[in-house]
Amino acid sequence: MMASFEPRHIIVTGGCGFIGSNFVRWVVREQPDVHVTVLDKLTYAGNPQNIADMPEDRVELVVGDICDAALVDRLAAHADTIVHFAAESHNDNSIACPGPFVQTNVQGTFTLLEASRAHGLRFHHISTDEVYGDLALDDPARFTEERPYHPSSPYSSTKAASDMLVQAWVRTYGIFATISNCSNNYGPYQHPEKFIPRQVTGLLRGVRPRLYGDGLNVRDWIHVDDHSSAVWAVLTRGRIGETYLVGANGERSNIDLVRAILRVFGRDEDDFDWVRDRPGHDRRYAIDAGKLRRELGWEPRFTDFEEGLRQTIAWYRDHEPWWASAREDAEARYAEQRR
Ligand code: NAD
Ligand code: TDX
Repeated sequence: MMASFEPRHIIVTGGCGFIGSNFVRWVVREQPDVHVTVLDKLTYAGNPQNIADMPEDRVELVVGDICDAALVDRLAAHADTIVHFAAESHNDNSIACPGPFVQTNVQGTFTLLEASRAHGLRFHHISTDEVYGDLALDDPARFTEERPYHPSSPYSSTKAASDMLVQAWVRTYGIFATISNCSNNYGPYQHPEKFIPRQVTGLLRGVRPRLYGDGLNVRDWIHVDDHSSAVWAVLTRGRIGETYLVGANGERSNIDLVRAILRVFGRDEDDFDWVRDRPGHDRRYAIDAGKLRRELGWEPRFTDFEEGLRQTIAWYRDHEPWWASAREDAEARYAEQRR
């Protein structure tokens, strides 16, 4: 077993978003000696309520932009680690308006890398399986770390660019960085623009689910807490300069998933609408997480997807004030895209 790294003071970028806030909650619960500074711009996707109940002596929130080099440098002087979640994260938005994706995902990652270099920080970069493009439905292959990058959307191409900046900063400047590329996350605090929360909050409002294209596109689902434990494994025990794919064998077609959601609501399985497809819509993602499992001994805990889905639906049922206005705004954006 390799020597392990013990973070003491982590800057979590994007810690008021879906995965970042779940990671902060996970760290506070599982790692009692770690202090967290959240750096978040509070875009439409960031909500300070997501971490408002965290203990003040463990978690502080700095509202600011990861592209602000002076601010990032000031924070980096008092930390030993950056875990970088902040991004523009939604494919449909990236198609409608790509500019903020280039700015935050590429320029923002550059800014954080420069601060990590200047202060000798450990840097962990959160990325996506979408950098590999897509697989055919009948392809027996799954993504591995060796697969060439082939991103399809403005979102995934900016994530691919940011991964490559990290790789170059490791090789050229010798910074202490790792990358993880994860499949589709689900769980509490996910923005109602995304697939599962959109359909669930819609059903809670009496609106039928909306399926893009033929509904046969496949996504590989993982519970957000399993993503957090994988990030922790890579951060503390991963090899510097390496990429680790994160996934939990959760492949499902969108139509099967919509039907599973409808079943939980006791509704007819065909109670959904077809809508206009997403341009460039990736067909299938599938992750082989063998390297993470073999090298770092990581295992997912949420192996019963139906149960994880029921818990997630219950969370949205119980948190209507959390999602109500975000859902309205997201639906206004979808109406412009006729989706
Ligand atoms: P999200 O959209 O829910 O949250 C993003 C957060 O980043 C928000 O709190 C937002 O305010 C903040 N942010 C955006 N621009 C910023 C800026 N310029 N400066 C500071 N903060 C800024 O996203 P998410 O779904 O939680 O995704 C988090 C990360 O995980 C992203 O890097 C994404 O690419 C990656 N990822 C997501 C998934 C998924 O299924 N959601 C899967 C794999 C990887
Ligand atoms: O209303 C919908 N109907 C529908 O059929 C929505 C919102 C989506 N879809 C489809 C598109 C995708 O095939 O469902 C699938 C999932 O869509 P999203 O939730 O938008 O996720 P995806 O595009 O797969 O990207 C997600 O996973 C990878 C995250 O948003 C990314 O940040 C992450 O990198």
